[in-house]
Amino acid sequence: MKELIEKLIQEAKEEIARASTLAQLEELRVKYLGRKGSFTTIMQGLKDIPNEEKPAAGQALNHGKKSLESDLETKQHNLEQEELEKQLNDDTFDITRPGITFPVGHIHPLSRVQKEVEEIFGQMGFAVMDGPEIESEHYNFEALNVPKDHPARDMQDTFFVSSKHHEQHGRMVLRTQTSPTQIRSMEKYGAPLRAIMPGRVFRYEATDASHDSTFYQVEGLLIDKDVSLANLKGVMTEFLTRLFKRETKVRFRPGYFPFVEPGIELDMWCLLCNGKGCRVCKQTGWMEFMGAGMVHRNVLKAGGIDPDIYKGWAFGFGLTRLVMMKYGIDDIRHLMNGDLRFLEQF
Ligand code: FA5
Repeated sequence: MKELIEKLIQEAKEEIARASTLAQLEELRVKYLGRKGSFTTIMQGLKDIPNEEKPAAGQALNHGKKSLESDLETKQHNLEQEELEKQLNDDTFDITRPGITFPVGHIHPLSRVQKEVEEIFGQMGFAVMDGPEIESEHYNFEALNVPKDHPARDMQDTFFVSSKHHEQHGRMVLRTQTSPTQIRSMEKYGAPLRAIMPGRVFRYEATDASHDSTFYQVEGLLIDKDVSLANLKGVMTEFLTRLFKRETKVRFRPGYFPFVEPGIELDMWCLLCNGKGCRVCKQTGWMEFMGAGMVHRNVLKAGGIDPDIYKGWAFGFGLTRLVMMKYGIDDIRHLMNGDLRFLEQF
């Protein structure tokens, strides 16, 4: 029996030595050491041989098994090494070849400027807030001191949205301005308050080079006990100077918005001619920038703030127009039509 086992081991070792692929090696492992392999069969047959032969046969079997396992492992390592080398030699890999570049997008100019605006106001202690784009008439108009049938509603042509919440909230509209977030933030945080609220707004407008039906505004609100338009002038001069990275001046003109009293229009120094007068600023040296004013008593009340204790100012500017000014874009429609030939320039 012992001789038989030794012969088998010898055969197996020779076959393992001859194997030239990992697949052949695996076949041999199964053939000799697998569950139905020769060694297992002999092991099971040991019980039938004469007792005096058993120890020598068992020993030969164990020894042989270990030796085969070791041979298989060494051979596997060698074959793996050979395959790797073969692969490296076959695949000519030229490390000097230029790599494959994948097209990578970038942030939209509107989002980029919005982020800059948020950062600058953030540095001045303003929180950034958000509000819904589909608003109730209450927030978009009534709470802002524009009652039903008031002629001031004509200032902003409105998209009405059919809604099942009609009964509870009145008619719903695509918000025509970011001003409704003034009321929402007053209701939520009370006074004192210092926040900006950027967002998308919608108007039923015929589009042209400077008007779109969907555009972005930034609302600003500061409420405290001792606040005046002088603070607004300081904040806006600082904001525009930081945004355009050069000295900028602003001026006030009277303006009408139902939710502020007094109401103003704020102009900024024309950055193209530095206030000297040019075609873009129509020789005035100034460019219209935003509407603003002291928050109307009725609006403070609608937001749940006592107008006998607190006062504040609010402003709203067109972020889309600001982006146009910053990058010298002459048609607002480029910004929203998704044309890559335009967007890739940023
Ligand atoms: C308002 O929307 C007021 N809510 C602003 C305000 C807020 C006043 C707080 C007082 C206090 P107005 O309709 O003027 O105002 O719009 C503000 C800015 O939005 C404009 O200066 C302009 O830059 C921009 N804008 C208005 N209509 C369009 C349009 N169709 N396309 C692009 N930008 C527009």
